[in-house]
Amino acid sequence: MTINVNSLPQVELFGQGNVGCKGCGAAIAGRQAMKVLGERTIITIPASCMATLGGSNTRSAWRVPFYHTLFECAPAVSSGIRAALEIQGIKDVNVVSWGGDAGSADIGFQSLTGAAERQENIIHVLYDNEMYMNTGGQTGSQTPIYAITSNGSLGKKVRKKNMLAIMEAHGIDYVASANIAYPEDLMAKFQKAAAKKGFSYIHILAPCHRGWGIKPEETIEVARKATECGLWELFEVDEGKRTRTYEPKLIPVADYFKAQGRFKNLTDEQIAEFQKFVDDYYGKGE
Ligand SMILES: Cc1ncc(C[n+]2csc(CCOP(=O)(O)OP(=O)(O)O)c2C)c(N)n1
Repeated sequence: MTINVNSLPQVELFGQGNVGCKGCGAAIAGRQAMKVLGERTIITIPASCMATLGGSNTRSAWRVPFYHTLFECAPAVSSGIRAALEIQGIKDVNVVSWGGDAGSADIGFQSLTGAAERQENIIHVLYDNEMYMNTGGQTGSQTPIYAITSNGSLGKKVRKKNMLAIMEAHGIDYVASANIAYPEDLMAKFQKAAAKKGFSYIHILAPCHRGWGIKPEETIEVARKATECGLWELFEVDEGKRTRTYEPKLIPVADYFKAQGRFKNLTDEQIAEFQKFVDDYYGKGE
C-alpha cells in the first residue's frame, strides 16, 4: 500500500475557494481524499461544517457532484445514488458519504448502520473533530473523556464511543482509521476502499482549532501528536485482516494533551491514566 505523492494529479477536486476556517482539518481531509478518489465521484454530506464550507449550487468548492443531505441520512442518500447508478449500468463511480462525528456516530448513526448492514457499495467517511463544531462545539459521543466543550465546561464525564470497533463489528469489507497528518497513509486507504465492492468506513482524525483550543497553524502538528503518542492508532481491517499501518514513536501522551486548551483542566493523575492505557495497549506496561 504505497502512494507516491509526486504522481498525484495536480487538479484540485476539493479545497480551492472553500470558506472553512484557516487550518480547518476537515477541509484538509477532503482535499487529500479527492486526490485519489478522482472526478468519477459523488459526495453526500450531512449537516456539518463540511457541508457548508464547500459552498453550494454554482459557488461550490467541490469539482464533483455534491449533495448536502439532512443530518440523519447521508449513507441512505448514498445508497439511493448507488442504486440509481446500477440501474443505468454505471459502474465506475465512487459514492462517498462524508459525515462529521455527529452526522456519523450520533444523529446519523441509524442510516450508517443500515447501509453497512446492507453492504452497500459506498464509502462512509467520519471526519472527526470530536465535537459538534458547526453549531458551536458541543459534546458528542466522539468527544474524549475530560475534554471541555461549549456545553461542558467541566469536561466530558464518559469515554469516547469506539466507532471503529462498532463498524468493524458490521463485518464490512474495509474499516480504517486515518489522520490528516499522514496523507500518504490516508490516501492509500481511500484507494483500497474505492476498489471494494461492498461497504468501506474510514475514520479520519481532523482537528478543529477552535474546538481544540490550538492555533490554526498547529492543526497538523497536534493531529500528528495524537498518533505519535499512541492515542490515535493508524490501522485497517481489510476483509477481516487487521494491520497497524504505522508504528508510532510513543511520545508521552502529556505532549498531546498539554498542546490543547480543551484539556487544560486535566490533572496529572488523569494524564497518567491515559499513559497507562497506551503503555498497556502497546505492550510497554509493567
Ligand atoms: C435534525 C437536525 N438537528 C440539528 C441540526 C443542527 N446542526 C447542524 S450541523 C450540527 C453539528 C454537526 O456536527 P458534526 O457532525 O460533528 O460536524 P461538524 O460540524 O463538527 O463538522 C448540528 C447540531 C440539524 N441541521 N438538523
